[in-house]
Amino acid sequence: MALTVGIIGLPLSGKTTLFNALTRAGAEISGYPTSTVQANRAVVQVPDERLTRLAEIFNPRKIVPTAIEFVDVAGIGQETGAAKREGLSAEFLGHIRNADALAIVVRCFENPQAPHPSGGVNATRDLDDLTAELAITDLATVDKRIDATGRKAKSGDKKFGEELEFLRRLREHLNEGRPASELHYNTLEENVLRELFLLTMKPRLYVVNVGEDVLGDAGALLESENHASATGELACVAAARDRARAENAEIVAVSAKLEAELGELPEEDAAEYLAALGLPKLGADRVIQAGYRVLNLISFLTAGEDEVRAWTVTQGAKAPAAAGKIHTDFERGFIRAEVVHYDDLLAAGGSMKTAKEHGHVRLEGKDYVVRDGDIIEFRFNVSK
Ligand SMILES: Nc1nc2c(ncn2[C@@H]2O[C@H](COP(=O)(O)OP(=O)(O)OP(=O)(O)O)[C@@H](O)[C@H]2O)c(=O)[nH]1
Ligand SMILES: [Mg+2]
Repeated sequence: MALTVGIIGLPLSGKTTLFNALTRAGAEISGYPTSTVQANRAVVQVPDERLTRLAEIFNPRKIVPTAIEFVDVAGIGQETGAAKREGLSAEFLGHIRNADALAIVVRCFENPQAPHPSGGVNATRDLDDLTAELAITDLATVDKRIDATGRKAKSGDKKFGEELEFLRRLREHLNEGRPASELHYNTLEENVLRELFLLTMKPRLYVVNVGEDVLGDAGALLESENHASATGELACVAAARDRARAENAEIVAVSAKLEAELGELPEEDAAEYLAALGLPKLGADRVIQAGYRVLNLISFLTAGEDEVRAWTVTQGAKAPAAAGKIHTDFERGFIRAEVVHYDDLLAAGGSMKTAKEHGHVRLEGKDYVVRDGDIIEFRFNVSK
């Protein structure tokens, strides 16, 4: 099953437009905030140039990329009064509670037809609002757990007493509008956390949505250190960048509207248009790839006459677990993995024979930690 990235953000930040660009699914967008709690879902392929290159070498019958799922929900922060104090509705939460990571869309584009609900663009304000809303939602989750744990602690079991103490500390932190991810946790606490599925614990990826005329500058700004001269949309980008850096989070700049429009063109025309703008790749591809990294995933590859294929494992996975992705028998009967890294195969002109002569084809055992871009052939014995 594909891992899921939830697309969230304030109303009218361009979430659905981005979703459309990512998936070419053509979900409905509007110039006024979506009020109903609906969700768009789509599984998208993770673009991987290595597959294209390998296909040139192996001439397979088919190419199979890996995939991740995106979920797009209504804007956050439209609630008022009592609803605001309780955080996000249960229905809304249902859509993102189980997401493995969050893509947070930050509105930095100006658009008089669909004005920013809080006035002008301001990434710092928007991100504070958004995080506070997520924290309030988590607070409600923690409160429920405090009730349950409180009852159990009455039995005098020390474990529940400790848990209760931890939950109260966590509660205090969330109550200040701060994300749970900022705290440090011991093993007991980590176990409790895993059961809570807190929104502010999920890995984050920031997607700054800018007008197409500043897209190139925004990309450069994300790479650079200073922003003294940035104004308007670019000042917004700089603020989002600083936030992402402080959190050690990934950040990508896109123009969702441009992307969605390009998504409707034939691929060649879209590529030509991008080149004319001086942009190497579709932003949608960059978002998908960043989402993949945020999920802590890497790809290993298999290549042969039948298919050239990318497979997903979490970072740190060992060879038998990787084998198990292909078939449980491969894991059970794992003997060895014959591994050549994609870069080494390419350096050998795509020839396995040359790669072997250079000593780049290795036989690895069950403790081998798979690297992104490893091309692997598994040796296994099913009768074991
Ligand atoms: N100029 C410009 N307009 C954009 C961009 N992205 C989105 N918009 C416009 O902003 C409006 C809202 O876009 P949506 O994609 O529906 O935003 P959303 O975040 O899904 O909105 P809700 O679901 O209602 O919260 C639409 O009128 C879009 O055309 C962009 O990059 N540039
Ligand atoms: Mg929407």
